Amino acid sequence: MHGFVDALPKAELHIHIEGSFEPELMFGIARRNEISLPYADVDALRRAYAFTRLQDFLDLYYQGMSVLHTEQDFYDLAIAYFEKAASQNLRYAEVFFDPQGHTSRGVAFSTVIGGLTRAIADAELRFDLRAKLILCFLRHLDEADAERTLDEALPYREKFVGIGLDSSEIGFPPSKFRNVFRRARDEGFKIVCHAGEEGPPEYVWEALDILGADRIDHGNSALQDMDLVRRLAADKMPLTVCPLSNYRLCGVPELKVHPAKRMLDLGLFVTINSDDPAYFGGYVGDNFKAIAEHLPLSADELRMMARNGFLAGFMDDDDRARCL
Ligand code: ES4
Ligand code: ZN
Repeated sequence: MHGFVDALPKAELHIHIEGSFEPELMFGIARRNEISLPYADVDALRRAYAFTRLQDFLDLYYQGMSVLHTEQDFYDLAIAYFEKAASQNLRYAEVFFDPQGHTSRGVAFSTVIGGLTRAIADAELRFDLRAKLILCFLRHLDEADAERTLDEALPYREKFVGIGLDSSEIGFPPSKFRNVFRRARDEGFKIVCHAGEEGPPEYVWEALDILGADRIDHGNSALQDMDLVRRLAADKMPLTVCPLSNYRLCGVPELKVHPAKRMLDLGLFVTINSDDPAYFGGYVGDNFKAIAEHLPLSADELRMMARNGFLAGFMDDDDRARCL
């Protein structure tokens, strides 16, 4: 099975670049920037990665990214992700980044996007891996902050393909961001939205009907609402499912009961992704292996989910053919 998964060409559409920050690199960059982390060493930091819900993780995620300051820091972060993911046969990635996590600390938007786009160009040459960026708004901040972030990003509009919504979900429904997403859509961006990770099916409905989402990130709670399941299936709406993330954030008690197989059986468009691979214990290939091991999935189903990642990517058919 491991050989079979390794050999599958993969795409991933749900990876937060700040969530690929491995502790070794984090300590290295912290030292270079003369910042001290509140952990004795890499092992102590890894031991802190014991989460019971999304917010436990987010607290460490924002702390970790706070050592990133220079264009080179963002380059080093992203090229390390591309190298590791390419070693698991990743051919295509749509990579989320959280500019507000950086601009709020005084790091310029141009520094962030400069380092990330330089890493994307090098990844294509070095690893034959193509990637695009998706800018995410932090939903625990207000809509005005997202509006300012979109204003700041528009001069760099050629450098990203979509706009997403992430961070703490419960209490921050998609509808809170209806105006900024209308503007993003009118500007021609694809729209994605974290919904139904911890939040209720109503948030998935809002992502579809109010934000006009082209994909749903996670979508797990949709299974509680059969009208929503029928809608998602009828629209062939891609779901970017993240098995190890769901397990490590206690969305599922064990991988044996992960909903990926049930989603397929219900006719949903499932893709498999790593979310925050440095924090959740695995890159995209590891996520495929985890579900292949714990769920009754056929080779055809694994192949289909890998192929779905390419089909649901925001690229034209020529691009798609080059990746596959
Ligand atoms: C995230 Cl797992 C998850 N959920 C919501 N927002 C996020 N940002 C980074 N990882
Ligand atoms: Zn995510």
